[in-house]
Amino acid sequence: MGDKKVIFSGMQPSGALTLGNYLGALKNWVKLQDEYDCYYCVVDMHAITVPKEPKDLRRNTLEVLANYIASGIDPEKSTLFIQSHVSAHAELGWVLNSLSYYGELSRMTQFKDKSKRLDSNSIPAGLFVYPTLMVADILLYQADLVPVGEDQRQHLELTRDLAARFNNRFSETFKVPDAYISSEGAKIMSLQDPQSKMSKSDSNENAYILLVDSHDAIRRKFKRAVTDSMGVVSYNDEQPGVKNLINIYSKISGKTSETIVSEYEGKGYAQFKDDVAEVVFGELKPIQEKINYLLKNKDYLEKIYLLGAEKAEYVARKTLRKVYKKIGFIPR
Ligand code: ATP
Ligand code: LTN
Repeated sequence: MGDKKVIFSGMQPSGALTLGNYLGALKNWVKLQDEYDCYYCVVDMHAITVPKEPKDLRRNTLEVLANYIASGIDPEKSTLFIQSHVSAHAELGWVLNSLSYYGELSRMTQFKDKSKRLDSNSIPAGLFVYPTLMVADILLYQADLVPVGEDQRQHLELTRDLAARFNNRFSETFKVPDAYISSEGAKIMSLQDPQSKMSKSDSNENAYILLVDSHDAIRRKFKRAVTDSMGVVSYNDEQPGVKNLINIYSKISGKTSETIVSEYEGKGYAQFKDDVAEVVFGELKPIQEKINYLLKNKDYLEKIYLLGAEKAEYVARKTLRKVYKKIGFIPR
């Protein structure tokens, strides 16, 4: 704490976490813990912007927390908490709803993608204002950096715009944060449609690898991964399926794409896919063991999120008090 720069990030408990979440975000979060004052949140309020069974939400929320810890987020170093436990998120979100414009929110590609999948008469308003709640998450902690996958870049731009807009209108209040997007593996694609990102809410379970998938499921899903008819392991945009598999292999093994391509010269896709599956399972196996252990120890998880909420609340309230004062709310 103290002089360290602040990091904030979060994931939705909209399902079990995928290899995309892990390689695109979580693995980077772990590396940042020593150098920064990190806040890692399970954003349950974001998860209800599309219809969700209460019992699934409850289960997923604890699972995501367990996934964070099992992947290497250390509760002694980082503040781990659940978004709905700190009411300042909803409160600042409301203020920001009044500061943001219908037009700019309409341009958010995540909103366009997700609303397209729903019946046009029943698109929740929460899905539309999803980004302002995300902006609130980040600004409450005066975050310097926000480590996310490539798909969140536009939301980070909005965060910067709204922070600057508030500061201009009411005087300097918020730190204007930077996105922190690592280049390789910034976007892991669906195994069934390499043009769209791997997403935990995909209706086709062959499209994603879950951190908790069994060895067999991982082998099977990679075997079925959509590639092309060229039959050559090569790294280019004409072969997006193969490129995605190389990215996954590379992110985990640390080998460059050139090395991987040369290793598979003259070999077909079958061998390559099997090897990718093994590398992935090798990475996930110890994480799975920890997840299982943690989910059997709910008391421990409870201790972590209660303490985290307390620490987060303190910082968030401080920012919210300033905001309320500046916009003209009468202090109680
Ligand atoms: P959903 O499918 O429910 O919309 P999601 O899996 O896309 O969710 P979030 O929980 O919204 O993920 O995002 C958590 C983090 O994981 C974000 O930083 C996001 O950028 C990152 N992320 C998600 N999917 C991928 C992916 N396929 N590749 C890289 N990063 C990803
Ligand atoms: N919107 C993000 C999840 C998210 C988040 C945040 C990420 C909610 N609040 C704050 C970083 C910082 C997503 O859909 N991936």
